[in-house]
Amino acid sequence: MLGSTGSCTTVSYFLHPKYSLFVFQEIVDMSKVVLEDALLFLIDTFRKYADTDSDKTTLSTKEAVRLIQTELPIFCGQNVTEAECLEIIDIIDTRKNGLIDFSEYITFLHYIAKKFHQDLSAAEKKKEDACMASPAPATPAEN
Ligand SMILES: [Ca+2]
Repeated sequence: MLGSTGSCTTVSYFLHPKYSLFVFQEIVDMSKVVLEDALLFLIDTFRKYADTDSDKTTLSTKEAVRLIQTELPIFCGQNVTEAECLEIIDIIDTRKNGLIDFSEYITFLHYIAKKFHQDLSAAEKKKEDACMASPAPATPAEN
């Protein structure tokens, strides 16, 4: 429950720039929850790839290509080319400034998660429909 736990206070401090690096590591160390781990991993992944040039608050085109090719092989293709990455980046880069900020990165991940969820749901529905359409196996009494 947000607002009444110690973790909420920690997150508030996390958002304060003065404490961000210190508290970020503290949160990573404290996290025992899978969803929180996943969120922290999303943040950490952005930071890891954004921090390879002079601007660690955004992904340059080169950094974004590397992130897509390395971290998203299932969603974007095992052998996704640089040209294909640039097409993806052009879509992600809604501000059209050649840089992917954290909001654009999260929006991109939201799109990928939503698409994957839809594909899983469609596959489950197709499987259920196939089960309903197939005749029930005959019982020994019916033979
Ligand atoms: Ca950068």
